[in-house]
Amino acid sequence: MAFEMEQQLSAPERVQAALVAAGVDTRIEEFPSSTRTAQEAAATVGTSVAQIVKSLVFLAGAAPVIALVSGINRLDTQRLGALAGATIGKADADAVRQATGYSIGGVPPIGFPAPISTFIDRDLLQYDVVWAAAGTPRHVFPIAPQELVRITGGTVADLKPPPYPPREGEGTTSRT
Ligand code: 5CA
Repeated sequence: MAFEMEQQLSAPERVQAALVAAGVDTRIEEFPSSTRTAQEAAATVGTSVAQIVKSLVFLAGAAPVIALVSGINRLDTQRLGALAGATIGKADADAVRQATGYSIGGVPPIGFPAPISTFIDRDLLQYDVVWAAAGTPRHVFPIAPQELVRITGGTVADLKPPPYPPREGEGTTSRT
């Protein structure tokens, strides 16, 4: 889609266009009440907080990175830094908007002006469906977590602070 045309689309329309372009079979839902935080989104949608995808933007050196994190998990920024191979700094509201094209509370996992390096909380993969923001604090969409991995090209990883539970097929020895 031409850049000029994208400029005329609303935030949810830009997310919708990105979802369609990525071949995702889903529908953005608009709610009358807030989906600004994971807790509010879960209550509004009627799902668990764990199934809400937080889109957390940071700066790895000068480059933006996005961590897609289960609503119940805290992000381990040191871990994100190790994965990104750079020192992690906070992105303020302006930096979030500049990198993603969206404001905090509505940052989606796709639909950015330029690709953003993405890391995905492994804990999201245990659910059939998770819900992510779609451009505003009142728009979200459901998606299978495997689809989220596919369309973002993101790296699945443990993003919460350790300890991590043993993964299927692995022993009980701790991973370092
Ligand atoms: N719509 C919901 C769920 S889909 C949502 O966007 N949740 S969120 O967690 O991805 O977005 C809110 C997050 O933005 C907060 O968890 C917090 O990490 C971040 N945030 C909130 N205020 C600021 C701020 N002033 N500067 C930088 N980041 C902020």
